[in-house]
Amino acid sequence: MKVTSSDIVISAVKPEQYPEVDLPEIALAGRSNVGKSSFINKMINRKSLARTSSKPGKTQTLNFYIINEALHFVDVPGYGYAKVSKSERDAWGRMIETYLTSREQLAAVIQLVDLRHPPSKDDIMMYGFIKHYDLPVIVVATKADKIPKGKWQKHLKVIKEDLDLVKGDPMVLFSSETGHGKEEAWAEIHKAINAKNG
Ligand SMILES: Nc1nc2c(ncn2[C@@H]2O[C@H](COP(=O)(O)OP(=O)(O)OP(=O)(O)O)[C@@H](O)[C@H]2O)c(=O)[nH]1
Ligand SMILES: [Mg+2]
Repeated sequence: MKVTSSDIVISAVKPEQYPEVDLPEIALAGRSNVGKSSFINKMINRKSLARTSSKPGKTQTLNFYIINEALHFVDVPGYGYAKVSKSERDAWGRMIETYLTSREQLAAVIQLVDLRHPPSKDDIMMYGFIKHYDLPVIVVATKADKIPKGKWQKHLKVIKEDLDLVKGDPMVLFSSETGHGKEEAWAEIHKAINAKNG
């Protein structure tokens, strides 16, 4: 996919702030620091349109990015970040839940997991939540550059088993460092958008 334009549209915390245009949306979900913002940047060939950080908890709002005037990526704050109070965590939960369960434009959730580690309890819960609401999902196992190639399949298998990945749900091996998996991820995104448009 050739990306010719990309821009931030809005940082939103409530539905009144979501963009009104009827473009398909791809939301990024995953543990804090897993690489959601880096994924967006790599997919659109921008170094830092989506703000990244080596410290977890960088993304705090729903950040809508418009790509080629044709779709939105929605960067979602990460979960599993220890340094937040219960009330902050609850507010986070409500914000994400509201977005994921009510947004008509949502074409797919990309759930990012870290290829290096078995999925966390939160990862497993998130996947369960996505399946419960019957949302189309693309699992992306990122940071592949940190694992030797010979071990990729073994790690993918653990993720697949621990998530109890439903047959037919795509899983893409990815690296924001090398760009590995980029075209495959775009292909899955297009499939999801086409499926939504019927
Ligand atoms: N080696 C390597 N590092 C990565 C990759 N993806 C992300 N990182 C690094 O991981 C750290 C976190 O990346 P972010 O993209 O900010 O993570 P995030 O999921 O958006 O984090 P929050 O906004 O806190 O939820 C940064 O230091 C990135 O450079 C990858 O594929 N390979
Ligand atoms: Mg982020």
